[in-house]
Amino acid sequence: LHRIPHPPYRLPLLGDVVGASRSTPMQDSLRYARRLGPIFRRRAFGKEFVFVWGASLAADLADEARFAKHVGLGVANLRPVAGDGLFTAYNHEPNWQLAHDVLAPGFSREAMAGYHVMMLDVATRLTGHWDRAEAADRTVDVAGDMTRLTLETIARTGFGHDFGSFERSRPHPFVTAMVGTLGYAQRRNTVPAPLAPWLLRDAGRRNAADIAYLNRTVDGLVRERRAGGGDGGGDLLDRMLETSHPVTGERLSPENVRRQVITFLVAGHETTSGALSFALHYLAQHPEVAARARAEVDRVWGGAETPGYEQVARLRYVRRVLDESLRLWPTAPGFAREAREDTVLGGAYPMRRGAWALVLTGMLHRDPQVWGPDAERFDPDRFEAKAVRSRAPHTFKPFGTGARACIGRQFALHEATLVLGLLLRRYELRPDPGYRLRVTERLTLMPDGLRLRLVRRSGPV
Ligand code: MNH
Repeated sequence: LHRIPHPPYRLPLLGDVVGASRSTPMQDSLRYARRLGPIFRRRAFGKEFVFVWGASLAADLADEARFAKHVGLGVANLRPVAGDGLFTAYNHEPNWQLAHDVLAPGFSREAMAGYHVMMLDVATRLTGHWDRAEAADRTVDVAGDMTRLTLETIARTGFGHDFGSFERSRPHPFVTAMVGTLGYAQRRNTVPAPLAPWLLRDAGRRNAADIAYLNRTVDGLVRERRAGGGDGGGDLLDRMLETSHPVTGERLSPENVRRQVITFLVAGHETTSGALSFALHYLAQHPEVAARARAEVDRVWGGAETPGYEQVARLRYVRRVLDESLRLWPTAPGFAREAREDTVLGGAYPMRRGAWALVLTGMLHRDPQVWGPDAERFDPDRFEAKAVRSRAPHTFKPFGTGARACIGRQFALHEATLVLGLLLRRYELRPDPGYRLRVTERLTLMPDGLRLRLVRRSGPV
């Protein structure tokens, strides 16, 4: 540990909290990272945390033979909400493998093609909403509307449920409760665990109420499905309720189904909403990029009123815009890795079995040795096929790594590319001239206060 640099001023009990902010721990760590280098540690309340962002060290942590996902920090703080659901399960919990095997076919190519029409349908509700704003010359609340869109998409495709987000002027209470629990999980990291019951007493009560609300919503959804004869056409909820493991024949328990539904409703929309919002911000800020992307949409989709499944995958440049946005602002800003056995990280830092480090994805994605001296610049051409081939592996990790990487990656990419295509085809995006990107953190990242003005394009669609 002594080989790993740390900030210069350390307080006896509090550790490295000087200059640290409670509401932006990730952006804070990025500042430390720039000062302290590719691996560093911070101490808080007597515990030492190791952060890694240098590309070669991060690539070493991606070695599945020696390292695995670590459920710690923010992820562990979500256990009261998501229990042994896929995202928060410990590697050794049998429900991880069971749920993974049962649910993975829900993310196959065929399954995705099946969701396409529902995704289009939800996107049409967004454009209806935006058309009305445009006609009234009102700006739109980008993050709010992307959250409406992605919540409806996962609820419809996964669970046959309609939250009516576009018919509400305020976020659905499910979203408010979710934001509450995510924020609470993040704040738990900023106070010493033994003091949390006192320091976060009121917040803890609110959190308990939020969790109760999430549970009630989910239980209602499951009841609805069971009462309706249980046919969701093979969607995620059907799989959770009806499908048994192909080899062992086991099924998910009712308690585990509840955990999985919450997991998918939350993991399935919050990060995609952020990714779409950042992409729209960059498209509005870079009219030349938007023009190129729009030209691609016009060329690939032609006069088709609605694009087919295959026509979304063919939007290569739009996809690069999305990748480049996720490079600069990976909306799940980090992931933790632990040593399976005693080992030496990067040939230099001994780690005991169970020791862990947090990969700072946002800094890994800015490592000048990989991305060059202009790593801060938004440039989708970094994801041209040739450039991607010439880059070292494990340098772009917005979806995590290994067996516990994101199961919803293709789902998110299809949804986001489809929506960006539809929006580019329909509107010109005008930024608010005074807007400077601010990023809010609640475990995930989201642009704060981003509003855009829309101008309908003339043309057939
Ligand atoms: Mn997703 C795991 C990022 C969209 C469901 N997701 C992860 C991890 C990252 C991640 C990073 C790994 C975390 C870790 O190692 O601790 N996910 C994203 C991003 C987007 C995203 C950046 C959108 C953009 N995720 C989605 C969508 C769904 C989903 C959409 C569901 C429909 N993600 C999951 C689940 C896991 C996960 C479930 C846990 C998988 C596992 O551990 O087996």
